[in-house]
Amino acid sequence: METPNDNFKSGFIALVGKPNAGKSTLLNQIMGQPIAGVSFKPQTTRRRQLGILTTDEYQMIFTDTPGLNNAKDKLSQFINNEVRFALEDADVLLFIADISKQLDELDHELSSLIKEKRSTQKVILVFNKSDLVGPGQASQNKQAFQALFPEDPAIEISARTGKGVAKLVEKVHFLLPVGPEYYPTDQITEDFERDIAAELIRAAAMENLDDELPYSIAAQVDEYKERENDMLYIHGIIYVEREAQKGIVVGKKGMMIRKISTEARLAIEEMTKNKVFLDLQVKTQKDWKNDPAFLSRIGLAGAGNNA
Ligand SMILES: Nc1nc2c(ncn2[C@@H]2O[C@H](COP(=O)(O)OP(=O)(O)OP(=O)(O)O)[C@@H](O)[C@H]2O)c(=O)[nH]1
Ligand SMILES: [Mg+2]
Repeated sequence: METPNDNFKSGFIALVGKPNAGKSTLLNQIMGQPIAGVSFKPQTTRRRQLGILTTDEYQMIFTDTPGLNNAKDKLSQFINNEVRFALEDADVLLFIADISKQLDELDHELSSLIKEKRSTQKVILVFNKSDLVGPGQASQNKQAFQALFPEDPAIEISARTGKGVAKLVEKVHFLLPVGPEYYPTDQITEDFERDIAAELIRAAAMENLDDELPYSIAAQVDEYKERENDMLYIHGIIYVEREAQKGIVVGKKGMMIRKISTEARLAIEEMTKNKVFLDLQVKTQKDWKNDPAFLSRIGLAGAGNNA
C-alpha cells in the first residue's frame, strides 16, 4: 500500500434524500458496480451501507441511507435512526432530490432534520434525474429545493446515465478535509458480499411485486459458497409477514419467484463477477417488522453504528 501524500483527503459523505430520490443508484454509479439494492418502489434501502472510493488523492466513504419514513413499527424506528446517525457522522451531506418532482412534506421534514443535526458538515444539493427533464425545465422545483438551503451549492446530475457525477465527485473532493486512509485501498464496502446479495434479492423482489407486498418482505442469505469453476452457490430466503402472501411471491407455477431469482442472480453476478447459482425459498415470519430477535438476525436492529 502506498503512503498517502500530505494533501491526501478523506472523509464520510452521507447520501440523504426522500425515498426513491436515487441515492442507491448514485452510490452504484459512483462505485461503478452494484453494491446497493435499487428498485422503482420507495423505501428500498433499509440500513446504512458504505461505498468506499479510494484513489491516490482521496478516500471518500459514502454512506447510502434509507429514505425517511413515517410508519410506527420497530423497523421504521431503526430506519429513521440510520438516517440520523449518518447525518451526525458525515463531513459532507449530499441532499439528493428528484427534480422531476415537486417538493413535498417529506422534503421539508428531511431538511429540518439536516438543519437540526448539521454542525460543521458541508451540504451539496444534488438535483437528480436531470435526464427526465428538458433543459430549462423544472426550474421551479430547483428553486424550491434551493430555497431550503440558500447558502449551499447545487449540482445537477443523472445518477442513471452518470451525467454530472464526475463533477459531483470533484466537488466533494474539494470539500473534504485532509485525512488518512481509514480503510485499506482495495476495500469498497464494509458489508459482506452475502449481505449485499440479500439486498439485491430483496430489491429484485420489490421491483416485481405489487401493492403493499414489497414492504412485507425481508431477505436473508443463509448459504454462500464458492464451488468449482468459480461458481457461487447461494441459498436465499424471502420472508413474508403472512401465510397468504407466500403464494403471491411464488406466483403461478413458480413464475414470479423465477423472475425475481433471475433478476437477482444477474445483479449478484455483476457485483461478484462470478457465475452464480441462486436458490430461493419463501417463508412466513409473522409480524417480523416488530420482532426484535428477527430484526437483529437480518441486521435491522440495534444502534447499528457501522461507520
Ligand atoms: N430516470 C432516472 N431514474 C433514476 C435516476 N436515479 C434513480 N432513478 C430511478 O429511481 C428509482 C429509485 O432509485 P433508488 O436508487 O432505489 O432510490 P433511493 O433514493 O435509494 O430510494 P430508497 O432506498 O427507497 O430511499 C429507481 O427506479 C431508479 O432506477 C436518474 O437519474 N434518472
Ligand atoms: Mg436506496
